[in-house]
Amino acid sequence: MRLHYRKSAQVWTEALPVGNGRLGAMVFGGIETERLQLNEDSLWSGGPKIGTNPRAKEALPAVRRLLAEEKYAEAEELCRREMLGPYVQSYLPLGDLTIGFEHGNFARTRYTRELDLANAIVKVEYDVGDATYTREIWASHPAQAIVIRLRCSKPGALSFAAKMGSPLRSRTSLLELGGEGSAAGANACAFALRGVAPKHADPNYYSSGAPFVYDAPGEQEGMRFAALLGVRLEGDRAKADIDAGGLYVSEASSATLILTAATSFGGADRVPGQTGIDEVALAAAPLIQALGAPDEHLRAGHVADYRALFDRVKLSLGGGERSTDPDLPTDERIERFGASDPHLVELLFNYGRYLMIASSRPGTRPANLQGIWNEMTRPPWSSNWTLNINAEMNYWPAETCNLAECHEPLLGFIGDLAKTGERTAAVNYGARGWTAHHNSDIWAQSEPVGAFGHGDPSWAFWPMAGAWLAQHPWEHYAFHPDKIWLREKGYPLMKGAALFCLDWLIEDENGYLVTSPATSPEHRFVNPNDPEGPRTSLSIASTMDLSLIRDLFANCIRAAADLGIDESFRGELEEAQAKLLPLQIGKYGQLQEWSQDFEDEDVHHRHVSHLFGVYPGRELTAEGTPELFEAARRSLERRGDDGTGWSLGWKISLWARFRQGDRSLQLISKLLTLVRSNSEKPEGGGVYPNLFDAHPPFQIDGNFAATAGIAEMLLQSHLGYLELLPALPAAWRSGSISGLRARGGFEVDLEWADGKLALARILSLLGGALEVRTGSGGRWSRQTEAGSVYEIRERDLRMDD
Ligand code: FUC
Repeated sequence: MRLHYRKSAQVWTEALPVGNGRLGAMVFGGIETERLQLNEDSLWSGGPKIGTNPRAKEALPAVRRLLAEEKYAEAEELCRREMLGPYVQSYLPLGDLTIGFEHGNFARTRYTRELDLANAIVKVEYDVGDATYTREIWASHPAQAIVIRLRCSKPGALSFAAKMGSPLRSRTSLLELGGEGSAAGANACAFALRGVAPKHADPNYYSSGAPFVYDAPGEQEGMRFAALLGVRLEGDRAKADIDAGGLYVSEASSATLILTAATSFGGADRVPGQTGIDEVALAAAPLIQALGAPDEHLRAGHVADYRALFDRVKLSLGGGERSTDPDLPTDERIERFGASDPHLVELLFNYGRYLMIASSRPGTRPANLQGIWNEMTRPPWSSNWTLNINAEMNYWPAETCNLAECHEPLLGFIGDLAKTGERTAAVNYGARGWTAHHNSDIWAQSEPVGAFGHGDPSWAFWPMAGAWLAQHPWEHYAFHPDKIWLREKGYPLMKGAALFCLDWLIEDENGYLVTSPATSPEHRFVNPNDPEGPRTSLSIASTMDLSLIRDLFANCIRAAADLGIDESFRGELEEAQAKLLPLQIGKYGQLQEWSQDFEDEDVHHRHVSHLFGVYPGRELTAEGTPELFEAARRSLERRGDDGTGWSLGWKISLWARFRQGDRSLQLISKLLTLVRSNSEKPEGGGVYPNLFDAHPPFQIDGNFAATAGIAEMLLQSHLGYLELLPALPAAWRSGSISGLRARGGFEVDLEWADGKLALARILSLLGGALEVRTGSGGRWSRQTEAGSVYEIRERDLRMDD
């Protein structure tokens, strides 16, 4: 339950993250200077914009015609020129808090630094001369503040200067908080950092010549932000001063710094500089509250709030080769043991749950490519929401790992996209419903990116994000069937995405429904008519398009049936479903990635989009579609086990669905490979010393995929029954997990020994039919009552013949 180190962080990927969903900090833990790199999750460049492109609709028939004539390069060129839109905006860092300590000229001896996952607290401790200095840092959700508690064992030996700065346009000042009756005290003051974000930022891989554009004098378009720092002291002679340069403390025994922050963001459709939101007042309110509350109260409130989510699930893995030295630093342990140490696998699993709670809470923005932790003004891929895999992947563990509340920010964001995406569907394609493309920003951009002609259609042109995202409201409902939520919130999003797909589909010459143009995101193929020519990406009906649409239509049909509504629409979907081009098996026995059996540009490509139907979809199963399922397995085999961090993460769950636990563990083992520097090398994922997933560079999706994958190895419920221990690796001979969630509304605890189920304890949350199966062919079923717990042992199972 701890990440721990003997040295302070030298680079960002060694620092330790804290977060309350909205406020984030990377804690470096230096002895002389502490650095907290700060983020606020709504701080973005830009503002609402319309990136629709009416030329797309005009070009569409010609692109389709070229594809039908197999003129792939020409189709791609026309699509690039005519069908793209603007690049999305960037997630931005807020700034840094640095605390410079005056320790005196004594020997620096003992040093430890840790992130305690059980309580979500970073702790740094060291000795200077005969004094012990202790820092505790946490990001409190109930207090909406980052708390930095500094203590020294020697009375009066704590002196420091705290400063804040930002790479964005900003200034610092003294801010008076108090006044008679203020909870913070009559004379309370704060050190304030105030700034403004650029009204436009280019992505890091593109330059328009003006990568950052700030407001001209008199303009108020860019987003404003404020961070406030206040202090509470203990010690007879303790003294604090604040001026425009910083906050200074001398001769204290203990000091508690409280940091709060806010922006003027007021929703995806409002110009952020003109919302009328007073970000300073927004940040001051929780600061005043927290300054008036005792440390113990703040700490207890934070721990209770966090544990209410984190303690729901517990994993314990037996067997394996484990480190016997509890003080071995986490990075060295990863290097020496990797996944062969089951405690490290537990840590990786728990870390994903920690990161989800720290980056995604009701009312916050969804976790982006870096969760909420980003120090760069031009971060990789704008630290945005990439929708052709990454944003969805971030939320794979939310339902299974009993953090359904943490799913809410994504579900809310899908609501924003459904609004902007209706305009895009209508203007760009003349279609009903809503669509979104391969990436988006806080303004819910739903048009394809690519600077109207610069981007590459292999990634930019992908109108299927709505279809994929609409799986999330369905899953949210499947795990906790609440018809009111489905009717009011979930189903309208799904229906809008399905309407778009109905209009986007066209009939091919055999009467099948296909998509065109279609890509298999980011992958290219060899043009059979020009094998030496350029590799291209656009064709008719990629397997991923068809699988996403099939999944969406199936979910919509079930949702509408559960709600007893939309009978004729259901009929329309069923009819279209039956006419969708079937998936095909190619010459290598693989599941074809495209409707033609093209040769891959890169057989080891990181994306495995055509396997969506295996996971996170459920169209391809051993029971229902044995031949296609086997072909999908061959495809995965051909892709190989290497890849970027998130690609490894996806394959953990895919192998779990193929019920090959040892293979899943092999992928976990690849992910638990230490990557020291934040290089931008595109292939070869692993984890950094702070256990952040390395794409590389850092991308949080691999962390979430690992957690989801481990859960998927132990419990699956996508087939209408609960499968217990479907992909248990031989190395995890004994163990237990508790608190996982299954579709239908069940909470599941499992214990196993010698690779076999010892006990399942299943709580039925809502009542209803429960069917359980085990990998060894055992079955058990029952009508359950809401609130009852059912215990199942090996002897209770009926064996299948
Ligand atoms: C997609 C992936 C890349 C990266 C980026 C953020 O484009 O192909 O590997 O994850 O998103």
